[in-house]
Amino acid sequence: MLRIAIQSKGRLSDDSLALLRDAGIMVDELKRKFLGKATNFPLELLYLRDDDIPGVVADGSADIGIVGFNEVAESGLLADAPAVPGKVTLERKLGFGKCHISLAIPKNQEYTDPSFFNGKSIATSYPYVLEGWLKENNVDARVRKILGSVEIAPAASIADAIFDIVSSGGTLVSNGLKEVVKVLDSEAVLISGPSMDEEKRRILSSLLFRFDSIANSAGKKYILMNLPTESVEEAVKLLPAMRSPTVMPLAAEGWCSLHSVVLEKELWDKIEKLKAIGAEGILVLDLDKIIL
Ligand code: PRT
Ligand code: ZN
Repeated sequence: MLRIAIQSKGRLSDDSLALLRDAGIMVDELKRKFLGKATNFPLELLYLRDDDIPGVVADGSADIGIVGFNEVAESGLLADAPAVPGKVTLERKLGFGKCHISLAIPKNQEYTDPSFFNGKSIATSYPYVLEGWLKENNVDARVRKILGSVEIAPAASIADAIFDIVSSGGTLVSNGLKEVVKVLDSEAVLISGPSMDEEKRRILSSLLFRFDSIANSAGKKYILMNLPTESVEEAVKLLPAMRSPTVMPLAAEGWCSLHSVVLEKELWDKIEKLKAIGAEGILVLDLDKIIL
């Protein structure tokens, strides 16, 4: 049995459960109690506040966790090698919950370079990450830890600037602030702890295999079409697919059916080129998983 910690209520909760569901793991979502269990996979779910997740994974109370990279960075518990006692390892970036932590100042002030912050006070819920940036940039500023509503600090004369999560930037604008330095990019990540036995490692690798199959299908479409046999060579050059496209003869003489995978961003360009070499009846389908 492997134990995963996920956020109980918040921005990452639904996407974390959706990822497990996509990976074929059935969880009773209506029962988001402290500890839950998957019905068809050896996984126990621990529902926690996001701030607590890196710590419980590091001390082995949970084996793995899904949490924002910002929280992992702030915990100071990230190791660059696996199985460091009391530390966590980054297993995968998960592609949702994207944001960054940035320095922001009142919009009417002019920002020059990091020395702007010398002698200033900065409000934040991420003092550890901020201290790291200040040190790296040789800046002597006062860090004021605030747990919520950081964005009101300058207007309320609590601090001169803020260091906070930015996603669309709307919160900064509505508080008369502007982003001046993006310090850390973040997204939801899967972390693992140091003390997993062989059975847990085996369950984790089966989970990672499923997550990777989902990630492999992101941004890709399945495409199939009828094509004059004489155009197959040209079409194969256009659609390299994973190994090479599948080509099957049709009952009609001189025609075949061609199946392939194409990047979504290249889809319309490829369709135009395929039509130009005689492709007909082109179908484009969503892809769920790609097992390499
Ligand atoms: O209760 P718990 O402690 O578990 O949750 P929480 O309130 O601490 O965190 P929550 O649920 O708000 O966010 C969880 C995680 O989502 C964060 O740790 C980030 O990794 C990620 N995330 C992604 C965000 C945002 N986008 C985000 N926009 N977390 C917070 N925000 C807030 C931000 O603090 C600011 O107030 O949204 C505001 C800015 O948004 P924009 O779009 O106006 O720029
Ligand atoms: Zn939190």
